[in-house]
Amino acid sequence: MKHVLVTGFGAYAEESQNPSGLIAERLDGHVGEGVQIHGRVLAVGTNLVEPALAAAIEEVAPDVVVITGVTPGRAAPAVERVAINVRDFPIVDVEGHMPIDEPVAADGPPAYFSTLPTKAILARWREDGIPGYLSNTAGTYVCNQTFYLARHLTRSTTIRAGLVHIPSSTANAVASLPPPPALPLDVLERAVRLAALVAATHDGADLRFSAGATS
Ligand code: PCA
Repeated sequence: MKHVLVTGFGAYAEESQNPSGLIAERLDGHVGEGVQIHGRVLAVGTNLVEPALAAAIEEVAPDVVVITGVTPGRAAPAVERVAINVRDFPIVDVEGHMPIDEPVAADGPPAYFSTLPTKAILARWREDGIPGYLSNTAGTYVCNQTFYLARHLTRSTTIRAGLVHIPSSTANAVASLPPPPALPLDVLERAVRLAALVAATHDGADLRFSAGATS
């Protein structure tokens, strides 16, 4: 059995019902195709994520860590390619902190690539009718920080780690004017579950096809 730690986030800013946290709760304990998912919800706090993530990795001893978070305004789920060693927050976190141009880890490299099989995940989404894409920036807020930390904490292990960003859920979008692009929570949950499954079971090198962007 392979074990996947799937983290989602709790409420922040306008996201009073963060779909990533709801999905992590729904997927906790899910078993299928030789993979068990352990869902955990992290608080959106720059000083809170590292101890919480380190404790979850210690407790679950996962083969794979999939960080998930919501990106209001984006139209589809995205596998992130890279985490950067920058915290430049556009809004405060849940504790009121707003670091500007500070590193995630003072002793860390400028960036880490995802060690998830990003293109295999994308291919699986497409097979399943989910319109996902490969993103080249995870931003400079708490999701990027947590993705960076997941890679930093697992850098000398065989644990695969990366970030999947999801759009708003339709349930949340109906409450906003103008409504952001959104997908039903069930579709977003399927996208995260398939990402976890592929990340845990894809053998060897990642698939090779262009999923790049001109900007
Ligand atoms: N999204 C934010 C932080 C928490 C979340 O769900 C982000 O993309 O950084």
